Amino acid sequence: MTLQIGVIGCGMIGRDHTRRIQQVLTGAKVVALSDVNQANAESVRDDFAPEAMIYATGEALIGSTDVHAVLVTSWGATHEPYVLAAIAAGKPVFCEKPLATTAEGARRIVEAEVAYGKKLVQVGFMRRYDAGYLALKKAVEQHTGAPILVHAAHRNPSVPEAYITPMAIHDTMIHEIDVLRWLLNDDYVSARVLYPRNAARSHTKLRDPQVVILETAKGVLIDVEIFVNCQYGYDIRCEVIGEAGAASLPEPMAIAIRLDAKNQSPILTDWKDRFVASYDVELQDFIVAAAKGSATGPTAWDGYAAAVAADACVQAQESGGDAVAIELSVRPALYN
Ligand code: NAI
Ligand code: ISE
Repeated sequence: MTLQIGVIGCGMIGRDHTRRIQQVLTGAKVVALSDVNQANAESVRDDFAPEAMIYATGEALIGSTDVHAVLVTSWGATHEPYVLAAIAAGKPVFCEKPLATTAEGARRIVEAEVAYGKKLVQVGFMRRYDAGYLALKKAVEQHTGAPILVHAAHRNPSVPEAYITPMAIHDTMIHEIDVLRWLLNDDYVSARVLYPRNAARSHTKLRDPQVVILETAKGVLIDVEIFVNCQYGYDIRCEVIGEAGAASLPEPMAIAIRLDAKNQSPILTDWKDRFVASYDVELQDFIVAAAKGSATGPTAWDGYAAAVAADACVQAQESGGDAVAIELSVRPALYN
């Protein structure tokens, strides 16, 4: 059976996920598209899915009997109602990060899924599928001994003018929030934010860079540097220090060129290239599970846990360096 997918939100990542479903992955095709800006849906249809129907609203797409499973790739603030509608329709749904822009919103999704009684939601935390992070997790479990410290960095070359301070958490650091919780098999208990002086490309609504310090239930201290206008490239770093040794996320493969008395290797500039293989694997995983009417991978609970930590980090951005507590509600049995 070919899984028939509907995509809501045909911007950058909706376009890229449609391309991979149509051209790279197996077992699925895109049959429906929707976007508040219809020209974006038309452009994705014309480029990748000429047979797809365009729906005036995401709700109409979810309700269509042609659509077996849904991809939500619209702006973060619009994710919650679409995911809730997909659960109400009993359809598997892949939701790009963030699952919701508030912890309450993510909690409502968890409650709806628990009431439905079966996992239908996969959150787009693709780093869990990255070969480098998988190897790092294995090294931590097998070699470094119990983790004590983590040093991480998330650097983007540049962001649009509309990108403001809290987005460094909800839009950007949300990836570290999820992947480090998964890597350490631990939960967060507090967050603090420290700022150095502003980099020159910051503005009144964007403090950049910033350093978030997370503490976990097992007592691990994590520092994450977020620098979204770092200029030189897209650079994701992570080092775990344990009782017996330290392990680092490998650099992406790059050719070293010795030329003109220099030894140089290029650095990527785009998240699409840095995580291209992980996006492929996560969506293939979604297709396989959705074809059986279920979901796998990062759960709505993971999306909720990330949203709670993100809310605390945003609060900590305003707390003058004071720690803000992170508390999860009780985990429903569906997610054990
Ligand atoms: P974008 O701005 O390029 O595209 C978003 C699209 O959604 C636009 O075409 C917009 O018209 C449409 N849209 C907005 N509200 C809508 C609504 N209510 N219903 C239907 N369509 C609507 O944004 P981008 O970069 O594609 O991001 C989309 C989502 O994917 C965000 O949540 C973002 O955080 C996430 N994302 C995840 C990445 C990852 O690494 N996993 C990378 C980039 C984005
Ligand atoms: C973008 O939305 C992503 O998810 C990228 O992975 C991240 O690096 C970037 O900062 C976000 O804006």
